[in-house]
Amino acid sequence: MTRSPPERPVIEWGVAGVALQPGDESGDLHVVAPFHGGVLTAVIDGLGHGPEAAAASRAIAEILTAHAGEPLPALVLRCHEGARKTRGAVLSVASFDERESSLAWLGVGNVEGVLFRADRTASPNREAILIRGGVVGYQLPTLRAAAHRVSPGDTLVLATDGIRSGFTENVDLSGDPEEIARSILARHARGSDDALVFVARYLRQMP
Ligand SMILES: [Mn+2]
Repeated sequence: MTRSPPERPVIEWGVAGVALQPGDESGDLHVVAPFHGGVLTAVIDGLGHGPEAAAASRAIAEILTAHAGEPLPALVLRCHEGARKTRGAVLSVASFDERESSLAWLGVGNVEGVLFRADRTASPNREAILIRGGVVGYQLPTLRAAAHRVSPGDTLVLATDGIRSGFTENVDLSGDPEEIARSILARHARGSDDALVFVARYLRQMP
């Protein structure tokens, strides 16, 4: 019997979020969906807040999870078709490919994404997702994913607009992903909307 060596996961991740109304379901959701050769991550912000926002986000999260390995433009188009009967959502999707040591990402509407390099002397030492305006389920922009090479320790942060932009300054990346997410939420939540921060650290060594 052959046994493959225990595989190291592609990423380690953590999330922190808060609903605008205590006790309400948040309209902000994260997705982590492994597929053969990588893992898809996403943060979705259903329009508005409350149960209808949550229903839109859930519909999209299910589609992302079921089709995690698809190229991102096709995947987001699929979400758009599947969310037409909902109120719609904005989202950013980010897909780690362990074979290529790469990250592909794509944003529709306002979910911020930043990739912090483990090598702080790298130039640039961070990348920002290119967001195009639109609402999944209502109106899509041109869908084009951008890609970056990733190295072990590179850290992705996705945050909904319930987090003040500017959260990317002075981020302490030394903790584990959940600590980082909690700290960003504690310091930068607006308090006027659902808020969610998702953090994923790339682990896989180059083959
Ligand atoms: Mn929001």
